[in-house]
Amino acid sequence: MKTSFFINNRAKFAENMEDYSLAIFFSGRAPRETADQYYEFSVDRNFYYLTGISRENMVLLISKISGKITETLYIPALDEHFEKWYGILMRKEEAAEVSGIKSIRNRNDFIDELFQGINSNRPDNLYIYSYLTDPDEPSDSYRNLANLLRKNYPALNIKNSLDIMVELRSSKSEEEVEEIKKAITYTKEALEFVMKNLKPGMYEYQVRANFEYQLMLKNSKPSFQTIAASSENAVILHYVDLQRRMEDGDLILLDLGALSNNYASDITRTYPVNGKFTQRQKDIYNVVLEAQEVIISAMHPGALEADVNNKVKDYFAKELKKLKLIKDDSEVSKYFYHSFGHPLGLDVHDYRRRDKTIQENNVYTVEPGLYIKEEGIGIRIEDDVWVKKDGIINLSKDIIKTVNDIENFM
Ligand SMILES: [Mn+2]
Repeated sequence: MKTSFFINNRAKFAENMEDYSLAIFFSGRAPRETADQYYEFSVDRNFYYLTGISRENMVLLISKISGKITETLYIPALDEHFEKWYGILMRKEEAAEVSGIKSIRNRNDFIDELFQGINSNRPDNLYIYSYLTDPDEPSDSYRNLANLLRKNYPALNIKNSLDIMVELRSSKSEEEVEEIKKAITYTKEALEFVMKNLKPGMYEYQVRANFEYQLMLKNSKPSFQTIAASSENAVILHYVDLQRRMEDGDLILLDLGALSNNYASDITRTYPVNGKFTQRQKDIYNVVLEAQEVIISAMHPGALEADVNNKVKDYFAKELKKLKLIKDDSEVSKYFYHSFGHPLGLDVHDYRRRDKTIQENNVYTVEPGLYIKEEGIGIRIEDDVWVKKDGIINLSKDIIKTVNDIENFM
């Protein structure tokens, strides 16, 4: 993505900061997995959004003092030993070029320089970032920093940058949507490989392997843990066990996605393992497929998420009665027990706005599903859509999903 995008994001963030404030963003570090191994590093998405850099152990400091904005990026100092073992560290010149930030400093000097800055500029506020409020959540860099500052500067207000980030990140630019589209194309091509190779007798984990192998060939990777849920496993929304051997006549629900420059796709398709739906599977499948249209026609800038949910619930209630699965509308939650979708972007479950409305330029998933455990049927169909003033653009419409198209392809 272009440097101008990240420069502009910082400018918009600074515009929304109160005067006499500092804001801090950490790029994060990979958590430890075992004694001497770490999980694969995944950059903090706010840090990426504001810098364009996906590297560990960096800090962005934005200061707004008497209306004057200053940006400083702290990056790890050069380290010969580290580079012999793990790889080449980012140079100051490169960090400046990618981010457009002129002042690049050593990571080790961050705390000292932060304290000096507070002492000389006497800001009122310091913005950290906090999303989850689970008291059992392990402490992170933000909490540690907030605690340190509270101890040293008890009168400094600690503020949350979350609301500014929600506002900025939920409205997607053309450039961001291009990345999501690329992530959708990787998903489409990998799904086609999966369909061609799907057959009874395979294990669910082998379906995952086929999907992720295709992403890796494109230098992409999954945007979340691949869900490959056959038969009644598909009634578990986030099923990741993947141990079942699939049989003739099963359906398999695949909820998966890819990354492109940290932007995610999130797609679900449900296929007959042997390439042909039974009549019953077809009937239920078409009800779910039609539910996507019900959702899309209820979505528009300003719409309340709750209203969209109610419309699809009403639709399902009507259809489930026709299918003789329920007698009363109140029973719909036995077979449909999640919401119509969620915002999508740098996070797979991207920020929901605090007012729970859908706004222009938001990207959402549209993912109705019906889960009929007693029949071993779980069907979800999920597309990614972009909300525009004059209508909804389905970004993943090219990933085939009608009964005929699926059967013909397989
Ligand atoms: Mn989803």
